[in-house]
Amino acid sequence: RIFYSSRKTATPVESSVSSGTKTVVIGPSRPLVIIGERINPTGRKKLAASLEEGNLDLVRSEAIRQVQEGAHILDVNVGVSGIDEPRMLREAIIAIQEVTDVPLCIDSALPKALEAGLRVYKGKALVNSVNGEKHKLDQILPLVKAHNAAVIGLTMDDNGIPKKAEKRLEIARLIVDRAQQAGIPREDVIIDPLAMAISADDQAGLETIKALRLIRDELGVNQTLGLSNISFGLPERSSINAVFLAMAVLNGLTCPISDPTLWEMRRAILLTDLLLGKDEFCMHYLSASTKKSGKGKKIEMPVKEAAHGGTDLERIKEAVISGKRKLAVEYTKKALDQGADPQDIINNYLISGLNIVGEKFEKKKIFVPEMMMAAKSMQACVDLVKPLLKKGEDAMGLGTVVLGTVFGDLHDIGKNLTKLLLETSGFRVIDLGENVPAEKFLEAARENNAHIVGLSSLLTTGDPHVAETIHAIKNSDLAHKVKVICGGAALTLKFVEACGADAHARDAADGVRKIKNMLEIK
Ligand code: THG
Repeated sequence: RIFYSSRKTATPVESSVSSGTKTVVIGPSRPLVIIGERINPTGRKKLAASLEEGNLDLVRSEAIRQVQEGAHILDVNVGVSGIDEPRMLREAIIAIQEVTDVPLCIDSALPKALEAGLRVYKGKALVNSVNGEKHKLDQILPLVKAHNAAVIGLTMDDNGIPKKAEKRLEIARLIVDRAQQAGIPREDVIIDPLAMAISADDQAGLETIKALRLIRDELGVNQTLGLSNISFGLPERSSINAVFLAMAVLNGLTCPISDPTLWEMRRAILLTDLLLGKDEFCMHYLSASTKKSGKGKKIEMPVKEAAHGGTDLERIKEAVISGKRKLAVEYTKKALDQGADPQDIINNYLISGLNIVGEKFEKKKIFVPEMMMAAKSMQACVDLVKPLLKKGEDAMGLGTVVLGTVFGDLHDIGKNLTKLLLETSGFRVIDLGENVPAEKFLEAARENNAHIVGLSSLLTTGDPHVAETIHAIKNSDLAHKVKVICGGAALTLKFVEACGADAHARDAADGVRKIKNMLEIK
């Protein structure tokens, strides 16, 4: 068995730290909190030299840069041998507080330096660190209590760092107990079960993962790790750190100490949140990756400025493009109240907004979640406007499309997206769902006087069923009444043309455009 089950299960806690103006909450059900590690002269000659000179310019610029790159808390360590560390730490903290507003993690082995830092710190600091040594506990805990701070507890003591996870749990237990005796609640203790170099001990990663799990299950506290220790002495360090991060997070790591300016680390953190359901609509990942690739600016529409410059109608379009559903609805209501023509709203603002979204999607400037958000924003506005259209002037009557995923295939994302886009573009859509046999497509097309049949197929195993369905339609009474369009990851233009389809859709937006072309809609 890899993992030990522990004796009891504690309820997990949330920890908070703050600057003068900002609070950061750390907890297992929240996105990871990144503690930026770059303000540390270890292995950084330039920073060490400027600290020796008392020059804090580099400290300031590293602070700003790390926050720009996604750090939520900054670790501040100015430990250079021979330096007046209490004074330097105090000055560094003052300097950093002038240029950023994130909470700080005050990192020193010297209690005097920690105290000097805490004195000038505005907010609830994170003290880095205490450990299981008696004299450390005696010195640091009263300091933490006096300044109403939180503290990182390293799982080591007079005997050094225990190899075994169970021993580290024992030390963590001791630190939490002693903190509570000193009046510091469990949520203000963040345990660091210590990542050690696997280049020196190939079991070091595993023991740390075990320790994380034991400590989380028994104590319920938040946990940090200096991630990069794990890969010391090995090639491709960031890759090792990134995989370790993912494993550690599943076992209780909630606030890694890391270098956010390394894209591979930042990406690993974003992806971990994304895959664990902590990134709503994938927005953090998408905006960071768009920023990184430098591909076009994120569609950060100046919705607020437009409130002064543009007309209300243009604001509807902008809100749809940027996927801001509530705003889009609010602006639509306002426009209608002010007597705007419902038909004009649909044709010239909603549909044209979604067309722009479609173009951006095809150019890979935006991705599926953003497209979905835009389509949903538009749908909400359409629902509002549609009942107000004059009879016979229903803009939703561009044509009827029968849509389904072919027999043998259960994938529905592409098909559902196409449906949403078609409906919001003004088509009536009959959605047959997934795993649809050829006869069903024929029946539905006949019953609904469809203009178009759309086949979706993700897997190559769907190919014979795509062929079969197209043949069935083209050899029926419907041959001259409906046109067939096919789309899906595995389908190529060549294949569907050979089967007799009238069009091939590269993706949902392309499908809508091709359908419009086939029906000669502008
Ligand atoms: N746990 C806790 N606090 C910690 C650590 C920890 N604080 C310090 C450290 N470990 C985390 N911070 C760093 C800072 C720098 C480096 C690693 C971890 C580092 N520096 C490079 C070097 O040494 O080669 C320099 C790289 C560069 O120049 O960019 O790796 O474990 N609680």
